[in-house]
Amino acid sequence: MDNLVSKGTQMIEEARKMLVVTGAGLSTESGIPDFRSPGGVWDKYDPSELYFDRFLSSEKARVTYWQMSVEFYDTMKDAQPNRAHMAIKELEDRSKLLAIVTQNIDHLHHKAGNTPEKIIEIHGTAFTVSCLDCGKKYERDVIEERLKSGVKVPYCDDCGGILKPDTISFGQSMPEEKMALAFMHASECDLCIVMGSSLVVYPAASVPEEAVRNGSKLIIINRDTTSLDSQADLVIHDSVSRILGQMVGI
Ligand code: CNA
Repeated sequence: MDNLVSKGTQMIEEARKMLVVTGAGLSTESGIPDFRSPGGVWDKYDPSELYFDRFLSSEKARVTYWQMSVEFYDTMKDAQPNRAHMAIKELEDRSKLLAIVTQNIDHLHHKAGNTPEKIIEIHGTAFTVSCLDCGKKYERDVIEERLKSGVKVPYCDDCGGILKPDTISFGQSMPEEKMALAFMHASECDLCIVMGSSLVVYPAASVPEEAVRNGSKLIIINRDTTSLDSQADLVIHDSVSRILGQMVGI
């Protein structure tokens, strides 16, 4: 293991333009469960209940969605960045970081102190809510108070439209500008590090694929195997906070 970590340290030292791609596994050590590990969110909720078209068409689906959302937000609102988030902040401090492409909606890269412009939240954020009709934006905590006071499905104050957290659901279109930015960085990075992602969700998983296609080196740090392991220059199946912390030396 020490050899693998040293190899990673060397690759990071040689890199000039790094792209970090993060998934839910980065935040499990901050107390936020991932989706696919045992005990994760998909053990409790049926993903097919949470598709975007069902959310739009069925009040019952919206009740289930907000139930899940309240439970999930409770785990993330006060969560704090762990050693892996801080190691990524250190990479920015060393002027090595092009950008972070994150599938996480938990704001922990912001809390770790990375520059907001460098954080590309391709699946959105759980910390704001928008009206799907008029676009009015709300802080999540404002909506949270309503939900905690017994409202099962909140609606827009201005137009009565359907409110939804600013996260991307299955079947909802991806944010085009953010994806374009992610692919632009993937085409110019010299080292891409994937951390804590099963890489089964597309198009997120195509970002490191694009990096490799454009000649970048690839490191994967994830507890379980991923479909891109065979294309990586270095793969470590272990705790991301421990391994990245050691690699970066914090
Ligand atoms: P995932 O599919 O749940 O995969 C997570 C991966 O992380 C798994 O392969 C685990 O083996 C691995 N893992 C878990 N803990 C650790 C650890 N401590 N060290 C190393 N590896 C670990 O999650 P993805 O992000 O790949 O899936 C994409 C979904 C999940 C996105 O839509 C996210 O928005 C969504 N999600 C986000 C959060 C969050 O914001 N924290 C939490 C749960 C799910």
